[in-house]
Amino acid sequence: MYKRILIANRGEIALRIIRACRELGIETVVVYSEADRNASYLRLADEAYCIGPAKSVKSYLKIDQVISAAEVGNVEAIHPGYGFLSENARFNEICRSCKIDFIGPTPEAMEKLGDKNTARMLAREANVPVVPGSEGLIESEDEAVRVAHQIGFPVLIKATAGGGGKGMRVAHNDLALKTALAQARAEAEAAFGNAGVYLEKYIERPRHVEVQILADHHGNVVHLWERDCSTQRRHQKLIEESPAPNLPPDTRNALCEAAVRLVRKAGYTNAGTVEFIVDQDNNFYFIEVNARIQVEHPVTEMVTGIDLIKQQILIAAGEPLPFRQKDIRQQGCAIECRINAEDPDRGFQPHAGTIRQIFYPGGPGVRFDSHVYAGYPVPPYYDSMIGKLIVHQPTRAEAIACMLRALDELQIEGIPTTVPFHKKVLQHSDFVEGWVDTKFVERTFLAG
Ligand code: MV4
Repeated sequence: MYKRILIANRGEIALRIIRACRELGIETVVVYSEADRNASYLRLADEAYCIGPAKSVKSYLKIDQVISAAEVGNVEAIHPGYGFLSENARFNEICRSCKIDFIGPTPEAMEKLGDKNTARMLAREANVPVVPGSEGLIESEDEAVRVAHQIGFPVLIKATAGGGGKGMRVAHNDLALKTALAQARAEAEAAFGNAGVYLEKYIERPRHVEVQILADHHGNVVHLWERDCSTQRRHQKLIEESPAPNLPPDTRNALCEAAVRLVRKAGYTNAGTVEFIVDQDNNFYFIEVNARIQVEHPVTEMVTGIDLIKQQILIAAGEPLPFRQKDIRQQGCAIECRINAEDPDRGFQPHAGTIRQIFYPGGPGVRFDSHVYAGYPVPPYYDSMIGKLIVHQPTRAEAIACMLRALDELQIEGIPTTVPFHKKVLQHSDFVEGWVDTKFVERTFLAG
């Protein structure tokens, strides 16, 4: 087992990883930017190194600086968290060449799945359903039109280097398709240095359902069931839950088994998420793989009782998974609300400023993953998420009631937050009944 690891991240996930390490008896080295020099979790780490100025590109994204801290700190492994360098295959490879374990998949698996078109082809080979569309990358305007006529409009153009909704365009007819194709290519080239695009049938009102998997270095692959993340706005998730409401048991099982097949085919190891969209008739289609631990991992931890961060570390250290598929239960219902320093009444505009006062929620079935405290200055340089409120209860109705109670308890003064917005969503009949798709928030709360 490792004696000492470095955490290449900040905020709540840095704290979450420190907590796992302390319970495993592993020492921690944490890196921080000048903006985070007073962060509370730095005190919980064994060592902390400043790696540069506030801006991420000058600190948390500086590969050299992170590697130097790892060398000086004498660590055996690096946990990248989410965001920042977590899905950077080059960083992953540099870790390997420096003989430092990257706590995540190999650079090869990361690269293969990071390209959406290769991931999609791999899914096909693994007998995992993909949205009807082009065979591979689109080579010409003629080919795009041909494919569109075959599958029928509307179609969606996707950048192979994209992901998380970046570089997507819908087209409803031939002319619009030709224009959109050129635009999508130019955009993808500018944003990712890769103009590759492919075509899919556009699925209206899909649900976003993703499957958590764990794969060790001994050939064991298991899934930890699914999460529904349909409650989102502009590809920013707001609420996640497990199990996915109104998903038939057969669909749930087929989806989870498909995720395992893909992960095996890709030779993927460590923790990962296989993302699907589910249409109105419960048909599901593979979308992409997230090769990292995700923000919403706690809902899976609550329903399965498995600590995903500890498992990531144990897997990277070469340990075999301590459980089999049949031992992994999905018990009760867990819901997570992302608490962001944003003003929901002003288009969710991020709001830096100091938290004057905060009262933490608690009681049965309540978990609050956050690094903030009274007097904490929310920096303007990073993601606006300041915490995650998670509840776990026997039923979904009880989980909603518990979340509303916990949101009432959570008092944050000094900055606007997404708390009042969450209360509205949780009381909406469509949400209560579990009929949420990826357009729900916009349609219901932000129209006009
Ligand atoms: C789609 C789609 C409809 N049809 N693909 C957006 C992010 C990326 N992960 C995949 N996305 C979508 N792909 C087809 N063929 C709709 C979306 C989509 C979406 C998916 C998941 C979560 C939120 C979303 C919001 C808008 C669109």
